[in-house]
Amino acid sequence: MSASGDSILLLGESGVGKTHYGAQLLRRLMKRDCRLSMNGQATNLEPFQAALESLSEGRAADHTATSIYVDSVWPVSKEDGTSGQLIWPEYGGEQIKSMIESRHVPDAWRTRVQQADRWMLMVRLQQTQLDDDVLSRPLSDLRKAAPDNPPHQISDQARLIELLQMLTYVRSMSSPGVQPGSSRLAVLLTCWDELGFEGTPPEALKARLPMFWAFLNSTWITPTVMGLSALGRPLNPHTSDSDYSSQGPEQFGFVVTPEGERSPDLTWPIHLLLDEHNYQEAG
Ligand SMILES: Nc1nc2c(ncn2[C@@H]2O[C@H](COP(=O)(O)OP(=O)(O)OP(=O)(O)O)[C@@H](O)[C@H]2O)c(=O)[nH]1
Ligand SMILES: [Mg+2]
Repeated sequence: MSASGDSILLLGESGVGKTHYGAQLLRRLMKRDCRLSMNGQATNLEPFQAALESLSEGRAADHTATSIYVDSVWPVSKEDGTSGQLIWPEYGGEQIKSMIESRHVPDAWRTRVQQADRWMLMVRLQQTQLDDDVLSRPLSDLRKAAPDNPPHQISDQARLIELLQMLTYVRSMSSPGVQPGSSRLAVLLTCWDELGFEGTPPEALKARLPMFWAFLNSTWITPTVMGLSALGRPLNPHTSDSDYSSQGPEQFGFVVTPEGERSPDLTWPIHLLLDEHNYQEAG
C-alpha cells in the first residue's frame, strides 16, 4: 500500500449493496481478524453510522440520498505489517445511473476516475435483465402482435459496458497512451446469498451477462470476478432479525473467490485489488 492513500473507485448503481458492504467492511476492519485491519483513527464515519446501528439491531439500512458523496479515510494495515490509507466512498447510486443515461462524466467524477487506478464494480445480478434474443424469443413469436412503439431501452449489459467505456476513456484522457484495461478491475457480484447459483462467480457472470463478460475479457487481461454477500442473508428495514442482532453482524457475510470458495473475510476483495502480485499489467 502506498503511504499517501489507496483510493478505490467504487462503482455501483443504486441498490447493489454499497452502503451495507461499507458498514460490514468497517466492522470487519475494526475486529482485526481479516487480511486487512484498522490500525488508527478512521475519519468521516458519519455516513456509515446509521447503517452500523441498523445492522446491530438486525435491520437493513436505508437507501443513500442521491446527492451524497463522502470519502471516508481508513488507516489500514496488512498481515505483513505494511500500512496505508484506504479511501472508501459512500454515495447515492443514482449518480452512476445518471452518468450512463446522460453520457456525461461530471468534473468531480472525472477527477476520481483519473486518480484511482483500482476499480471495484458492484453488480447485483438479480437486478439485471437479459434482453430477449432468438433463443429466449424464437422467430415464431414474431408472428404474435408486438406492442405499439415499445419504449427503447438500452440493455443492462450495454449500460455496464457503456459505463466502463466512458470511464476508461476519461482515464486515458489524463494519461495519453494508457491502455483501456490498465486500471485494476474487480467485479463483485453482490447479494450472492439470494442468487442460488451453484457455480463460481465468473460462471455466474458469463451465464447471466454474456456480452458484458466478453467485453470484460477483451479489455482486461485478468479481470477478477468475486461473489459478495455483505449481510449473509436478507434483512428487513422494519423488522428486526433477533438472531442477527444477538450474534452480531460481524458473524455474518462472506465473499466467494473466483474459484468458488467461501470466506468470511470481507476485506479480501480489497486486499486482492491492492496487492501488486495479484495483478498482471495489460499488454
Ligand atoms: N440478501 C442480501 N441483501 C443485501 C445484501 N447487501 C445489501 N442487501 C440489500 O440490498 C438493498 C440495497 O443495499 P444498499 O447497501 O442500500 O445499496 P446501495 O448500493 O447503497 O444503494 P444506494 O444507497 O441507493 O446507492 C438493501 O435492501 C439491503 O438490505 C446482502 O448481502 N444480501
Ligand atoms: Mg447506499
